[in-house]
Amino acid sequence: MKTNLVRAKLKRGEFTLGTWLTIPDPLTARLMARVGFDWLTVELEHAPVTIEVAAQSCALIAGAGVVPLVRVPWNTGENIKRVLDTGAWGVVVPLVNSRADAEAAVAAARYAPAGARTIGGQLHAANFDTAPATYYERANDEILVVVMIEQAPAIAALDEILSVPGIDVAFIGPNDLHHSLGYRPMFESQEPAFVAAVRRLLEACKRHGVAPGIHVADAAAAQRRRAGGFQFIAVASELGLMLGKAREVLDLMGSAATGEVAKY
Ligand code: 3PY
Ligand code: MG
Repeated sequence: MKTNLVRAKLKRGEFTLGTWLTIPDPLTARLMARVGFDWLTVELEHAPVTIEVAAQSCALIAGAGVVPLVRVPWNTGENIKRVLDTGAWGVVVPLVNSRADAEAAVAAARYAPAGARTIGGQLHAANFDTAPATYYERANDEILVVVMIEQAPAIAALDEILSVPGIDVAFIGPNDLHHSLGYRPMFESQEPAFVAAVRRLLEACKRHGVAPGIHVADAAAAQRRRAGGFQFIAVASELGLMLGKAREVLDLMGSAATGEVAKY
């Protein structure tokens, strides 16, 4: 069975970089898997991506030697089971605000005795290049569980959330977090409540042996956050990177449209 190198690196305290895949087309996944990211997250929360596209994308990403993750639309057993059974090597779970939310995410993602995931599916074992029996035996050691910390109640409950066994990464969604703290949605700011929340997450991750993660807008921000101790960094999305490059070209040619086209 293949090893989830992203999980292994994070456990060793190392850094990993990825991006979001929001375009509902496995061909994009195939090409994005060739540029050098450690992991790619297929986005089912806010993008029009279907479970079929996610399954095909995960197969192509894993086949290229990159770690396929899926962000589920909501923290439910149904969502988490379906994306893991169709071959994701890990889940990104939005809006984990309490210990109960964290326990539910882990229960759905891990087989007994660590959780309550049920048995079934064909593609999970194929994407790990192994037989189903081996997958069932070893999946708990390979599946990455990323919980999103992106609302004020999650910051207040960091110790209760991160002490739940089976969580690998605590990942800040800065747009929702700003929104929840009463600011406009954005990736970065010096707003005191946001800065304090980021610091509290980094400290809590250290206390509980969980890797800290955050979504950033660009490479400069990724470098800054890496230097600040973040290990699991998502930079924009494939769509954001594409639009950013297009704008750069048009800026140079003096004909860029004004205004933001997409946040990420
Ligand atoms: C947010 O910024 O709210 C996110 O969910 C980013 O992934
Ligand atoms: Mg969010």
